[in-house]
Amino acid sequence: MNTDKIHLSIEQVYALSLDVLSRNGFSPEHASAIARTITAAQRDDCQSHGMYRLIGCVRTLQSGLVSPSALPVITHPTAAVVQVDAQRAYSLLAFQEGLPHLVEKTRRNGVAVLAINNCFHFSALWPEVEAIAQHGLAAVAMTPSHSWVAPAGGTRPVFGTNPLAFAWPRPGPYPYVFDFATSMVARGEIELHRRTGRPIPQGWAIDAEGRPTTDAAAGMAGAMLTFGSYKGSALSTMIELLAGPLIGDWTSMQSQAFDAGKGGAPLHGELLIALDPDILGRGMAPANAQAAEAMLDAINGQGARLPSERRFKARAKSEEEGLWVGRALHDEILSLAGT
Ligand code: NDP
Ligand code: PYC
Repeated sequence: MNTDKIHLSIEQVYALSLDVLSRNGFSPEHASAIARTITAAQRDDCQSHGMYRLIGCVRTLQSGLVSPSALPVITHPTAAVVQVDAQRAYSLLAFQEGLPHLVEKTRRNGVAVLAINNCFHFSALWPEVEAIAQHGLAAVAMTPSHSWVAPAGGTRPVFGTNPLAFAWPRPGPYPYVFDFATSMVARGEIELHRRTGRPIPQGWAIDAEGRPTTDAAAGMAGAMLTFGSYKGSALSTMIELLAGPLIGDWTSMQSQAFDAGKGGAPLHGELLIALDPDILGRGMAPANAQAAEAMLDAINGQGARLPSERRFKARAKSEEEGLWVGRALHDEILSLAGT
């Protein structure tokens, strides 16, 4: 028997997450939107954005930063743009409310944009691009965070860990999806190393003096590094601009300044773009879909794996067998629920 871990069903993960969030004061709408996303991440073995994030959600609430109950306000600046002001609550309810409008506008225009503003953000982006792909649409999503990441060639943080996610609809249950930080890894991954006393690989971060470090705490106190050197740095700049000033929202530096050392989740915007292959595909949607499948098969066909394959396998396993959560994390979460 494994005493370091606790076995839970997916339903138990959701029930515990909902309980922690509700007992700490989140409204039913926000608690269920947050619990659903945290449960999906735990189910898919995305540890850096799974149940461990309940700790940050509660910390951000207790620090008085995030609204536990504000309802999103939806506006329609043009036929192809839907803008949702999250009113300083978490982003997930705003996404949920904005999604049907984004889908409907994309179907009418071929392309549409969902801009979420004024939201606290802690979550992975793949649940959102996957939800858009379920409607037969391609999707791109991006968001800044707090300024933790140095530009290539520099030593001082400017960028957030700035994730970029993409989904392409496919026949069968799963779309093609990737979703990654433009830093070497998500901050959450370094935090998980720190919490469990594991060193981080060289190349993830530098310390406060700008020296390479394998110490997770020193790396968090210094600066994280972008993936792919100047290429990741440029992508990260694009995300700052498109999901920040373009949509009238904050950069990661502004989010960090607002936080003023409280250690809360970042506050900023998120940009989602949806594209309709039926409208853009010059009337050849079935042939286009076949060409896409041939390209994806050529990746798999030589033994390379597609992004999200690991995650989809983990999902199928969790649905079949349930999942394991570290006992120390589980105990900490129970204490957040006051039990
Ligand atoms: P990874 O470096 O693990 O990259 C994740 C992506 O790369 C996944 O799509 C993953 O698929 C794929 N991948 C990993 N290894 C391979 C491989 N060998 N071959 C093909 N594809 C591969 O994760 P990150 O630390 O960069 O990001 C983790 C999460 O953190 C993301 O979901 C992101 O949204 C989230 N995040 C959120 C932020 C926010 O501000 N809200 C900020 C930063 C990150 P698979 O999952 O199947 O392994
Ligand atoms: O893991 O880098 C991260 C992160 C930032 C905000 C949410 N997740």
